[in-house]
Amino acid sequence: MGNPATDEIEQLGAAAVDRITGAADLDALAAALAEVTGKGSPLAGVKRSLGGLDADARREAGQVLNRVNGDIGRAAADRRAELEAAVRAERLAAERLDLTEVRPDRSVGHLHLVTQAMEELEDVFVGMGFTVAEGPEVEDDWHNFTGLNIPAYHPARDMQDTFFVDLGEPGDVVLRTHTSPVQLRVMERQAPPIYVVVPGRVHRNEARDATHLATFHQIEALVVDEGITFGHLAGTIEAFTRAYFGEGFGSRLRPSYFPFTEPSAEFDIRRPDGTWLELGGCGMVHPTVLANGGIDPERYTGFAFGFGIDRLALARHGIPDLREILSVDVRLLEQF
Ligand code: FA5
Repeated sequence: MGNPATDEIEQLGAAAVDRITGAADLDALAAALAEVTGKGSPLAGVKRSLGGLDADARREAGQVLNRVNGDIGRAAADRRAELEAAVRAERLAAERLDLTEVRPDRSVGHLHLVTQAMEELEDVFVGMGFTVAEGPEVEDDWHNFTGLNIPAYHPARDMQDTFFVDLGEPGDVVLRTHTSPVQLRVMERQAPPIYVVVPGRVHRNEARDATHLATFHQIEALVVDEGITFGHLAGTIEAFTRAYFGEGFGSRLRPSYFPFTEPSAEFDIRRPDGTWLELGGCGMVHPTVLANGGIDPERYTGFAFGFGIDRLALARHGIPDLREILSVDVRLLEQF
């Protein structure tokens, strides 16, 4: 007959492996492991009693104990891997997105609020006889500033804190801070009469808050023709306001300053409840800017205006914080 201690160890080991293999989840596995290998476990008791055996029997029992402990360790590792895989599979199943899902109420999605506003604005201006023009978002200093009568030393540059692109001479290439550079680009490629609107993305190095974003959108209008007056500017803004916002809305101009227009004004929209919404800037195109665009300021005059689309789109939907524009929360996006 063999060493009774080794028989007991083999039996305890087999029972321990069964116990571990049968653990239903990771918590049960941890509990089973503590039970079969912990200080109070039967195997620990046998180990303590080995001291009473003679040398040969102790060595033999020690070897069996090591092997059994190895078996238990491997069984535990295998079971843990199985249980963890099951947990992962369960979580994946729960979090899986069904990209083929068809929502009966809204199966095709829709354009972003700002894109919608941009397209509506284009439609209104096209209806008034304008064409749509575009220009680059990465601009040179000439078109964004200097050619618009904003020389390097001019404090008006501080009004538009700029992102510079690491290209060419330092400070030469910028992310456009407004859509006004496209005034020059249109004048360079087209002789008057000019009646264009320019929607587009612009960038300023500004801290985001409820009324400011670092990347936002503007739409610019430029008219250059013979005999254009400030009256045409005011009338166009009023006509646009009624066409876009509807009856009951009106506009007003307040004296202001922009280096590229003279005279200049801010324009506000009057809501039916009598409150005012500040929209943007405008004015008669400065003669220097006309000349920079290759147009004879003695023969032609023009007006320009530009305003922020993001604030406009939000105001229309009664959303108080501009940062919502960046939200990817479908609960918000689906409302528009
Ligand atoms: C300009 O950008 C001029 N280019 C407008 C102009 C065009 C004047 C043509 C004369 C002739 P201003 O910096 O004020 O002006 O910006 C115009 C509008 O852009 C603001 O009224 C506002 O609606 C919007 N805007 C400006 N900064 C931000 C910002 N950080 N976040 C969101 N909207 C902004």
